[in-house]
Amino acid sequence: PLDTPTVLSIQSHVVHGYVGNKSAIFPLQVLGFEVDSINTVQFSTHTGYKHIKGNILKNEELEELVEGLILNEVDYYTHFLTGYSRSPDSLRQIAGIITKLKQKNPNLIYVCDPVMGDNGKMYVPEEILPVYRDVVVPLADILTPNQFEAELITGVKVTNLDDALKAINLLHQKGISTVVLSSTDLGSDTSMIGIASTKDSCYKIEIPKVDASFTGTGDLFAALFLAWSYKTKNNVKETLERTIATLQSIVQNTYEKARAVHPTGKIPRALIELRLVQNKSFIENPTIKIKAVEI
Ligand code: PLP
Ligand code: PXL
Repeated sequence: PLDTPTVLSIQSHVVHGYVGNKSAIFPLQVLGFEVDSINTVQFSTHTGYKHIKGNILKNEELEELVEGLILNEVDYYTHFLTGYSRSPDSLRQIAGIITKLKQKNPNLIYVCDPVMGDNGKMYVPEEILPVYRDVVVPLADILTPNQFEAELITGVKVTNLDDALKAINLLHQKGISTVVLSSTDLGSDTSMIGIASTKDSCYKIEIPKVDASFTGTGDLFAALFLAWSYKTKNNVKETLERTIATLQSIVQNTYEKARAVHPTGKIPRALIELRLVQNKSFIENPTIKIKAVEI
């Protein structure tokens, strides 16, 4: 075992902006993690932009990169992090990789963000769902779906807090020790609710809405949650509070700066890229303004 927690993060790379590995690596490094990263795609920007250019890593190429880590005996990881994937085959491969990494470290923590959609709409192919549900999700130690993704995986429609707890308990029954609903519409007009649950305790937190659509916030959430789970020794209340504190600082600062340039109307995508670098101090030292409440 090493003195520094070490993550293997398999996610997207974008040349410009912050989604996938670009929104996970810097915060993890700032919080003291070694991060080994494999890029599942290399695109100019995230796919919300008008022109999508770049390459997708082939399954054989992913296999080869992992083989190299194993052959060189640098495949000891404390954490494994995955996010957005569009191919059922590459997800099945992820399941195989976890099995291999666990041979080297049986205590490996797998943090799975089962990215499938938001607000009732899937933005990955439908064939992804059974692979997450039946193959990948059961391997997760920490799962970070949003409300819609939790509904897809469990088949429970979430319209109130009891439904959310029912979905969470079904996920615990699949063997997942920490289940986090990164966002739900169970708040007020001006807020979302986040929920984090272990077998011992469950907390909710109110997340103020910001009037813009960010990309990469889910990826940042998963990375921050991973980091603080480790640093607080699985204190789920503190982890949730710190994660949301940093996320809110970054999102609000990004919004304010964008609004200063673009005072009215819908903010252009390029102005709303997460300002991670500029908010490094809020990653290192989250200012907790909103407390999590036990439920
Ligand atoms: N956007 C904001 C402003 C958030 O605070 C959060 C989570 O707390 C999210 C997005 C994450 O939601 P999702 O997982 O649906 O991207
Ligand atoms: O944040 C998810 C994400 C990851 N990777 C790529 C994306 C997006 C969201 O748009 O485009 C390439």
